[in-house]
Amino acid sequence: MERTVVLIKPDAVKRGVIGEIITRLEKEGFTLVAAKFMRLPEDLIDQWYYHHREKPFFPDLKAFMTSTPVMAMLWEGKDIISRVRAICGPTDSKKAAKGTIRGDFGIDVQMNAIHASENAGAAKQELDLMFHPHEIYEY
Ligand code: IDP
Ligand code: MG
Repeated sequence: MERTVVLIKPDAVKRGVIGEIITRLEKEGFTLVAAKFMRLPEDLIDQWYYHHREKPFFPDLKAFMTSTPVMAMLWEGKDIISRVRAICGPTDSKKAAKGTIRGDFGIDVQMNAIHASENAGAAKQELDLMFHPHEIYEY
C-alpha cells in the first residue's frame, strides 16, 4: 500500500484546525500509521526543502515552519500520494478551490495549512527524515 507524509503547518496549528484536517483524511478512507507533534529542527527543514534553499523566500519559509510545532503524519492508502495532493489544492491557498484543504484553511502561498509528499521519491525521503521504523504502526 502506498504511503505519504503530511505535515499540518504552523498556520493551521495556530488556527486550531488539526482535527478538521485529520477528519478529511479519515473520511477519504486513509489509514494513519504514524504521527508526532513536534517543532522541526532547522537542519531537517534544510533537507526537507533542499530544492528551495536558494529561493528568496527560503529564510522566511524556515522561520514560518519553526514558529510552532507541526503535526507530522504518515498516511497509507491506495494511490494516496496523488489523492492527497488533489484534496490539498495548489500551493497558493488564494488559488485553491473551496472544498480543498488549502482553499478552506490556507492563507496564502507560504501559509498553506498542509504539506503533502509530491511523488513516491519524495514520500520515501520524507518518511526516512521524519520517522524511525519503530514509530510506524504495521497493521
Ligand atoms: P507544495 O507544498 O505545494 O509542494 P512547493 O513549491 O514544493 O509547494 O513549496 C514548498 C513550500 O514552500 C510551500 O508549500 C510553501 O509553504 C512554500 N512556498 C512555495 N513557494 C513560495 C513562495 O513563492 N513564497 C513563499 N513561500 C513559498
Ligand atoms: Mg513540494
